[in-house]
Amino acid sequence: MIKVHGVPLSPFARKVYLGLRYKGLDFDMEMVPPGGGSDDFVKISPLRKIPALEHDGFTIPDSSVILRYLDQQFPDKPLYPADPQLQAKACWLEEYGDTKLIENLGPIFFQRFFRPRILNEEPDEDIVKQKIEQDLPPILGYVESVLPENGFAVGSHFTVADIALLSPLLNGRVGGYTPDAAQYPKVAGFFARALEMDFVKDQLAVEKEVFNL
Ligand SMILES: N[C@@H](CCC(=O)N[C@@H](CS)C(=O)NCC(=O)O)C(=O)O
Repeated sequence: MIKVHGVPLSPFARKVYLGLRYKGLDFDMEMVPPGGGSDDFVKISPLRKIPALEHDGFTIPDSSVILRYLDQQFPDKPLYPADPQLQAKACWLEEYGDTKLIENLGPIFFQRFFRPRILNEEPDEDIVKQKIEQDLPPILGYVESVLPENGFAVGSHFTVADIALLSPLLNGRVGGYTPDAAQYPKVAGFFARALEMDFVKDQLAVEKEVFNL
């Protein structure tokens, strides 16, 4: 039995849901908000962060650790390329997505979705403008420089790099921001192709239902 503790709009929890869906593995979702849940949660996630995985009694936190664990337990449809250089590239893009992309797309999501919908506060559009006009161009520019015209982020199959670049872009999208195809053609093409994948559509359907998007 596989259970993911987290919430569907968390970019880190979504990495795990997408990995499981890509591999075609069944899982349960235990709704745990960022930083929280019951006092027992700290036993499986010492930093109190989501996601945490439960698999047949074994528990482990952290999206990157979880995806690597799942790939070793369920090697069909691998998320990590076998070739050492492609694997290193995929892990680097995972790191870039988990840091720079989330740090700069997350605030758009926070201002435009989380503040009005969850905190009942007004969004700060100055922060959104700063992110879109000042902070994101060099970051998406880097992603633009490494993505291919077509296909997947790294190598010839879907990998953890696709997951980690896609997940923060989906948070930006919930905040009404999609990379401009004229400014970032390869990022926009990558995003459009990902949105056409059936397992990504399945994930988006769950997010829509849970959060009434
Ligand atoms: N490196 C962790 C980061 C997880 C993370 O930061 N999750 C956020 C929610 S998206 C969280 O739980 N934040 C609560 C906190 O930092 O206390 C991973 O990849 O799973």
